[in-house]
Amino acid sequence: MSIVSYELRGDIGIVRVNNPPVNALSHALREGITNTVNAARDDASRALVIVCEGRTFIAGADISEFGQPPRAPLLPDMLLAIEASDKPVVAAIHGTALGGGLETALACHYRCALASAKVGLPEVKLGLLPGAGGTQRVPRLAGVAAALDMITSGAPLAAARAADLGLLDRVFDGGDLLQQALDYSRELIAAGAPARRVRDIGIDPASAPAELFSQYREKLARRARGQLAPQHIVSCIEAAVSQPMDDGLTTERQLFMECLQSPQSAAMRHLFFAEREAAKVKDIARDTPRREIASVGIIGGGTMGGGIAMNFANVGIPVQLLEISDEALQRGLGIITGNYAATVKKGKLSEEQAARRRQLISGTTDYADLAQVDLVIEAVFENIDIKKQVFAKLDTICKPGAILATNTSYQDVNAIAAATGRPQDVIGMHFFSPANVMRLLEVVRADKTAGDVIATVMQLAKAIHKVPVLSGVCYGFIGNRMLGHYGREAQLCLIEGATPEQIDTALQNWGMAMGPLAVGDLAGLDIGYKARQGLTEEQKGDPKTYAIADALVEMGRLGQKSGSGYYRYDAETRARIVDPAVMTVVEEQAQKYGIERRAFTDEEIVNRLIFALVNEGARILEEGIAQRAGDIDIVYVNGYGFPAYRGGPMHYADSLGLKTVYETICEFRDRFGEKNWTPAPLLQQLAEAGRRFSD
Ligand code: T1G
Repeated sequence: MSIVSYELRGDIGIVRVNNPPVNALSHALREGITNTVNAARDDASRALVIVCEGRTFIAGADISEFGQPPRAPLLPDMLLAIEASDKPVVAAIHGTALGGGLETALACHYRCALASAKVGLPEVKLGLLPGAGGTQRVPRLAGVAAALDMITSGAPLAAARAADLGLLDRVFDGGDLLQQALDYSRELIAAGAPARRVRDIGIDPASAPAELFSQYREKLARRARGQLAPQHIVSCIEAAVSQPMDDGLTTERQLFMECLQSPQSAAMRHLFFAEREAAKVKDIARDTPRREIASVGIIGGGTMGGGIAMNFANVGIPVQLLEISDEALQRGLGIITGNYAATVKKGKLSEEQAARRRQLISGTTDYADLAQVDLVIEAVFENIDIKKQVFAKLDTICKPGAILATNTSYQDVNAIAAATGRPQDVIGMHFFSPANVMRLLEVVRADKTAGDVIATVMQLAKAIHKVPVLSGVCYGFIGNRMLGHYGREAQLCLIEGATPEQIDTALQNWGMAMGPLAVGDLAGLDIGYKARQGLTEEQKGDPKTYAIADALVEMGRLGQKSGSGYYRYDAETRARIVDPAVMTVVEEQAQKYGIERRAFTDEEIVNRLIFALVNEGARILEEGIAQRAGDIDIVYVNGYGFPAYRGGPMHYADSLGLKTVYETICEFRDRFGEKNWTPAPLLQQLAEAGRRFSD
């Protein structure tokens, strides 16, 4: 079937779009629609309906074409051809009309949709803004306030909500979309409905006082700190109010091009495709049969176990939560009940929805109750011996073919698998706390994990709305292994002369969600302290990298949980307060290790912490622990608060040029020694060859 086909049915012209998988507006599609609409101007049709084959209406411009030379007709040209039609053009929407797809519908004269459809302008998630009239037409239909929220968030709207806002004219409760769109078109013809152009709708300037925009910009400066596109979106919507349509379109196009050419958009478009690539396992066929996962058992009802359980209940999969005692079980189930109540309180779930999900989670203290589950996820204390005991027990209980997964953050999944007689069914599923919120899931492939087990878990991850990244077995897998080097440099900068506030502010201003020491206080300094108790001096490494943290823990400063750590915390607001007592500890430890403290620049702090990530990421890549550099980026952006508009550690290094990164790391090696700063061989090879991680 051609990418665009046309059928005159009675007095209505049907323009059918068919560009799988999501009807993205490639050059061929833009050309096909433009030519078809123009040709229909002279035929017997009295109205046109634009409808799409496949699973969705047009899902946007073809992102893979960005960065290539633009080819006419550009999307705005196509939309002007539709809008200029003197016959009413009706958009018939199903699936997700997003970005240029919704803009196409807005250039039509009428819009109808199935109730199951969603519409949105998610360009901001790509570091862009709607570049084909979205910022000019949405305010005219839905008002300025709704346009600001919709376009700066990029969130999709359900059809009913879109209709309430005036973006859709008709919503059909299921049934045959095309037939209902044809019926609607005949109604319009019978009523003599004109080719109603959105551009002809005025905006009352009183509805958009100047302070509305200035206040919105201040809000975005916090919510979307450091990002270009959200601020440009506000400027476009301001233009919709203050300028005639064509001038507003010109302003929009100019600001769109600025976003398109920005490193921020290149970074976010990289992440869009990297996330989809990460879900693909290179040596496992995409059509590998998956095992059915209709029921799940979770071992351990602590914070992690409870959060993990919710992920499955949220998508309708029943869960058995096992704890060692009824008291622990009730506590665990109580955490889950509290989480759902909090979600209802925030208005994100109705009471009924929360109740339905909560009812899917039951508790037990008897392993025998897990005999028939399809997947068990172990989330017990981070101790390899306890985990081995649990898996040995599961091996005697669970049915053949059940997948046995461990949520371990660091431990050797091969050793855990060896505790069973079925290593082929054992895999790692490393969730990130809070497990029911964080999107990242590291799927850890042990040496004997079967291909269909990996394929099943990678697909299951998407089904529970996680972003899966496959990792090999090493200490800390991908994210935590790299975090160790990042944390090392944070500690060394601290003892060598920086202050906690300077380190955290430098990284936060650079774009990290939180600075490393504030993150330590949030997680609890006692976690690292306890983990070090079981290690030899050799295993613990350079004492300068943990001496301050240990001293704080021994003073009872465990972080937020104890009211103080690297900072003091206001008991009411939990606001972070710089505490001079910490610098006393820092200076004592510096003296103990004979360090002459010195001044630091923010640049040195940022480069040491971020390049430590890059260098270890290069090693993870060359060892084959990660499949691709983009996989590492997905881990760090989705699990560790790395700014999406910088694309992840490896993309960021590529954007600087690996030669620059390599030379800086060589300087660090010369200043701080080879132990911490020997350049990864892969980084050196690529830098010397003038290549990138993403090549
Ligand atoms: N361009 C190119 N390829 C796309 C694409 C797009 N817009 N959307 C999806 N794909 C590919 C994707 O890479 C994957 O490929 C396959 O389709 C299935 O996608 C001027 C400038 C529509 C909700 O941001 O949100 O319009 O891996 O796995 O989970 O103002 O895709 O199979 O080879 O995500 O069912 C604005 C982006 C563009 C929407 C479907 N539009 N897409 O989700 O499938 S900018 C967007 C999505 C724009 C204008 C501006 C989702 C989806 P492969 P998938 P899904």
